Amino acid sequence: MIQEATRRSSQELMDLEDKYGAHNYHPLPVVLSRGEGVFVWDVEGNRYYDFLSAYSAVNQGHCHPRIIGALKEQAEKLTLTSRAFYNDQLGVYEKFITSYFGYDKVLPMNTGVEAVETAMKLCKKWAYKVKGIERYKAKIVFVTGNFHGRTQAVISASVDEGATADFGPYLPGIELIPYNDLAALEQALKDPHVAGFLVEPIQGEAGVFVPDEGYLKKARELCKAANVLFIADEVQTGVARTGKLLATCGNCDCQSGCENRYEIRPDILILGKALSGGVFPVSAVLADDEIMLTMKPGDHGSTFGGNPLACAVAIEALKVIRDEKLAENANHLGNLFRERMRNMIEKTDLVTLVRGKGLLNAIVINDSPDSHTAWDICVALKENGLLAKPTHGNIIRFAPPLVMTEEQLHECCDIIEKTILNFEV
Ligand code: IF1
Repeated sequence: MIQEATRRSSQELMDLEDKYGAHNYHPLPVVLSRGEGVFVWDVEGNRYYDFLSAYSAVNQGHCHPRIIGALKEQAEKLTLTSRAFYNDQLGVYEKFITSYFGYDKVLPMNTGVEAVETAMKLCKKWAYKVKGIERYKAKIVFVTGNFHGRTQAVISASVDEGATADFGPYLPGIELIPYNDLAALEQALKDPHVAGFLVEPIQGEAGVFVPDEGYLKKARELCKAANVLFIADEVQTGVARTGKLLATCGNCDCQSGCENRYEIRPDILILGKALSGGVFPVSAVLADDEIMLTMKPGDHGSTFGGNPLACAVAIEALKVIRDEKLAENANHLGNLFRERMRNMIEKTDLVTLVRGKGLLNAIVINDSPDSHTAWDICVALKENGLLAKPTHGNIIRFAPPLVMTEEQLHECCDIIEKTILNFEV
């Protein structure tokens, strides 16, 4: 099959997707066939800097040799047993990841949204069994502008027309408040039926919105005072992307769970994407015993959750983050990137601002969100050897793999600046 694909051009391969695939995406017109580190190549052999990182799933870079090695070694031994039986990788992985992030236990899942759904179920179970909320009256508070995935329960918390239209009826028991608004949270927490507050530390899809300094810490304190679980969706912001191991980490730069970060330590931590370095769907829900032990045998699970292949890959992917100090690198390069973008913004009216943390950043294009200017700029960036994609309307997200060097980052900023300064709306 791989041989057959190499005989076809980009256009032929795009035509195949158009004819035989569901039209649930609108990809940039580029067909990728190889990835290595910060680079990807299309089927014609053109090389690009990847400034999306598969939405922060390849933080360790494409096809990291150590992660691929772990994948290959385990794939030749045992890939899947289901949880009907034990396997020799899961317990080792569970000990590793709970120590790495500083929690008592982990519930292993596959995709990010499965982990979010798991966290929602765990929160409700805790509400009925521990907090003592009347059965089936538990509520979970979300914030507007959120993105937590595409399942029915999760889109029931979304206000994005594109993610919700025509998919009703929606799940009840969901309260929505504005993001970055502590007064609204304080008010919502007065409802005795509220069991959890589920939030992205930085809103990725909404356009890389970084909350005010102190928002997360105060939100965590308000939840604690109201005996409500603070649930952090770090599927996109976690695993070193924002310049620390987790966006909810405190001001320490350690590579694993430690006392420093307890100031905004979530009651339930949700991870995905880069947990596997982008080579396999691996997600995880971490919590301490009081919460996690409310789940009993048969309450929840999945065919692939905790499979030996995922465990072997995730251990190596997390070791790479620590060994290569990728959080520090993301922090350093992120500061450089935003400085370069601010200097560029001085020279053009086309871009109004840059925002972000670590290597999760975005620029806002000075045009209507309904315009296709951001899209056209991304097409021009592609022609200049850099791949990025707009999030909503006029916002372009920039999120390269965390293994980028300073020299490569400056080369990418040169490409972005050249493209922007020469772009004609
Ligand atoms: C798509 C967005 C990003 C996530 C957070 C949970 C999930 C995601 C914070 C679910 C997934 C992906 C989904 C993918 C594109 C991408 C995305 F643009 F959709 F919103 F990154 F911002 N929590 N985000 O960002 O994880 O089930 O996908 O593994 O749906 O097109 P998943």
